[in-house]
Amino acid sequence: MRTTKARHEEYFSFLRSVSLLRELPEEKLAKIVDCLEVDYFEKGEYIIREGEEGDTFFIIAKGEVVVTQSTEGFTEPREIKTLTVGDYFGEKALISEDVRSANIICNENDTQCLVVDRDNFNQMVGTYEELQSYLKEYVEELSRSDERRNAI
Ligand code: WNU
Repeated sequence: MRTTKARHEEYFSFLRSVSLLRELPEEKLAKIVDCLEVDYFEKGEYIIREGEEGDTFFIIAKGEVVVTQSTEGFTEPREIKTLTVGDYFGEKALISEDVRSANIICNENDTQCLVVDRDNFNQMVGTYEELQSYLKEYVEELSRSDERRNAI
């Protein structure tokens, strides 16, 4: 049996390896681990759909996802990038207070994501100014690339 403590330690050290969270104080990181949920996905499953409302932030713990987006002049959503272990997504809807701006589709069976809800995300980011400004800038950059791509 895997104990709660072992689980905690496993996710703690994993989150420490996520570049975004590297500088977070220990007690903050531990708190995030306490309120994490783990979600499992199979290849082809939509984790996030464009246009839907969303209240969650995801960190990939295992597997791979594809980011796609509807753009002018294309009948199907275009593939923008793939994300893998240690990458994260879903911050834009939370930061911009907007609907989801792209699709996130599972690209590998048994993909595992750590899920942080809005309240915990705000606690994680809100009280840590560097993280907040880093993400804000990144989200603005995403909006600019959406425009260049003629996202709908
Ligand atoms: C992109 N345009 C848009 C990605 C993940 C994290 C960071 C890039 Cl810091 P959401 C859909 C999610 C969105 C982003 C992710 O898709 N995304 C993009 C783009 O070019 N979204 N609009 N590239 S991967 C990525 C930077 O996380 O958040 O809540 O849901 O809108």
